[in-house]
Amino acid sequence: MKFGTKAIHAGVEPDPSTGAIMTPIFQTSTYVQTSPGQHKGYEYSRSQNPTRHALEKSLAALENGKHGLCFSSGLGAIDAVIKLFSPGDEIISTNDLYGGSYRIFTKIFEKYGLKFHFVPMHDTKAIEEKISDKTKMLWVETPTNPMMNIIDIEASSRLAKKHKLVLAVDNTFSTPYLQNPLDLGADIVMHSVTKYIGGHSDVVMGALVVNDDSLQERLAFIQNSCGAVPGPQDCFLVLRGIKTLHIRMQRHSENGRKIAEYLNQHPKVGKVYWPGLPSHPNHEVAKKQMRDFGGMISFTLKGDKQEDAIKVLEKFKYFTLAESLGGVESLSGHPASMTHASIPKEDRDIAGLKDSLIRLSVGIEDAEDLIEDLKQAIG
Ligand code: P1T
Repeated sequence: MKFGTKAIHAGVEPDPSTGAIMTPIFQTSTYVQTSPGQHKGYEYSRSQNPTRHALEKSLAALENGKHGLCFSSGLGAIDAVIKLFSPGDEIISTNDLYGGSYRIFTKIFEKYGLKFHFVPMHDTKAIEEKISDKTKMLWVETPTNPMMNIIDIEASSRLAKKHKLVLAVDNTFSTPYLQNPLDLGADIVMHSVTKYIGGHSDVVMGALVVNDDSLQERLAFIQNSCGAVPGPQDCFLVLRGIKTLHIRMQRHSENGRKIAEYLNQHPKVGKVYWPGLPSHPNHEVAKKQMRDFGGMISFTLKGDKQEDAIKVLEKFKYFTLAESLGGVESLSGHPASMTHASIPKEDRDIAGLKDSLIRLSVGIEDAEDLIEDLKQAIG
């Protein structure tokens, strides 16, 4: 089955009790048992819910995986992955990643004896240098948030296999439409479903997709034991969002290209970070592992002054200044003070994240209007 057909059909069967074509919102916390332990596969909605189950099957199909698991947020999904490990274990992550991921690693899990190393993972040698007998997992985010670095998933998978490590990939910026990490050797794919998969900025949710049955069992045990599950109404909204994921991603990528090219020739713009530009340092890896390059773009203004960036952000009309990304509407952000404020400035500097950086989530409006907005805001 091809991607668009999967987006519309996978996981979704007509409801057996009524014939409803769209999976109903099973707004129930519990299910009848005719005798203790005698039920129809559903006992309690933290453990299983039919609307969530349909979404988990849909997400697994989109990622070419066997099992999907949904969580109440992207960070809830990350939390479950890290709970696979024990005190003393070490995890190597990219040094350019979502600020909230950095925060849960360093501020929550380091307290429990886990150790995290942050390295520029687009350089595979930098990963290998940090691997020791304590290393248990590589945590890859690609493209990275917000510097849009591309990490080679196949090369990371070779390293993970050689050293018997779990390879997890945060695929939030790419979505399964642009990239399928499991096909490239990853063990776990993670999504902030809040973003492109939901697609309409009206749901907060996370997901994991895996192939391995025992990994699925361990993660489902954590999901049920810790309880960070989404409600059925949110699962319904995401099932609806997924039906247009392929069409939205095509338009995000088309608009992304037009905006990146516009910014790239603008006399007041300094650097443009978008993996589809041939000048992007990891463009060849991006071409190898991605089908297109998406709608996330970061850029700086010449002179690198934070106050100039703030002025542009204040002037935007369509690129609304807000946290988050991946919705149909365009958004803008100032990573240093917003999404990445929890990363210490010296670490942001090492990753090249300047206080003057602007991040755009290019929506699916008409590109001409978006370019007009950039023109009036940048001047
Ligand atoms: O917000 P939540 O659904 O919990 O997902 C966290 C998350 C994980 N991974 C990546 C790559 C992300 O971008 C995010 C959330 N990011 C934003 C809110 C943001 O504006 O960058």
